[in-house]
Amino acid sequence: MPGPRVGERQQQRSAGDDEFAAAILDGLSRPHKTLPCRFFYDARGSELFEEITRLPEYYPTRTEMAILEQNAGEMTRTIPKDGVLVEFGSGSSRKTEILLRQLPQLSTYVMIDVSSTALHEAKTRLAARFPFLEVLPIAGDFSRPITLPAHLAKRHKTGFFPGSTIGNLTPSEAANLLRVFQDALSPGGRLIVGVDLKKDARTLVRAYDDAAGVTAAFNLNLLARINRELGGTFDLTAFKHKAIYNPREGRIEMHLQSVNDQVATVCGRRFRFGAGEQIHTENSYKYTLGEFEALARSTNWLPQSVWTDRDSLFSVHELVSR
Ligand code: SAH
Ligand code: AVI
Repeated sequence: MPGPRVGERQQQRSAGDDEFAAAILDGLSRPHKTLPCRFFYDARGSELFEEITRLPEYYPTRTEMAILEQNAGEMTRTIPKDGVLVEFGSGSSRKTEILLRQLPQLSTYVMIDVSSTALHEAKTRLAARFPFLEVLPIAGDFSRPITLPAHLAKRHKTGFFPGSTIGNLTPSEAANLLRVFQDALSPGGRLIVGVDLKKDARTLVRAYDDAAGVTAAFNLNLLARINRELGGTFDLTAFKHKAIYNPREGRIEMHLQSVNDQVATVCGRRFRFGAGEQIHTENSYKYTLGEFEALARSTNWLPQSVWTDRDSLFSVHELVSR
């Protein structure tokens, strides 16, 4: 049965808990074990992600921030006076502030994220900095059909999806997501989306396997979360963080590798891990400009503008509804 639409009031806690347990048990039962990356972002995971964004090796955040700083005026030029900005996977909303500074006319900012702690912190900060802005947090999965509050139905909506979070989906999932966003932003929506670019494998691997071990802690926190919330018995010292670049798929893959033969229990079920066996925890797809534009065109979006940095590390695309 499909889950509830995002934005509809529901028994958020228990529904979320059941969904977490079901997804983890399903992923660990597969011949190639896998865990969905959206579960990285509990309170500790969101904190670790913020630390990642400040690492010297993790170029995407500072590069995208610089692109936004330089081009925010142009990016926001078509947002009307009573316009609405809808952000998907808003996290700390730090990048959003760059756009909001150009948008004194904006009436409403809708922030959608699975992490309620991230939403709460960002809402408190934005309410103080932008006192005339209506800030509406929605806790939920942005890949589900999205119901925005009824009073926004007729307003012009601009979607904002920075961070290359779209890269955490396979290209076919990403195309579906772009369709979900188009429905949520219709009629006549517009989307500003950040997309990480293909580059040499060494730079990519360093960004996902940093010297200070913060990305390793982020990856391992998924097992710690399973222990905390699902009564798991994972020994965190018996799994190693691995990041590899898969050139055929054009993606960074993160894995957790079992260092020895072991058994872990989750929700009372036992799972065996052989020495060297991996749990696939995340993909981060990298695109060329042309590849991403083709993906957008394969849905109903039309690429309108694109901004990049001097070294072509990262890109920000403007898509408009056909
Ligand atoms: N937009 C911010 C944060 C990116 S990190 C930036 O660019 O820095 C990815 C964010 O997306 C996290 O805050 C995470 O909680 C959220 N997220 C990941 N998968 C999600 C999903 N399926 N639905 C809603 N939020 C999701
Ligand atoms: C949120 N997302 C785009 C990040 C990325 O780069 O794929 C998540 C991340 N995983 C490891 N480091 C950062």
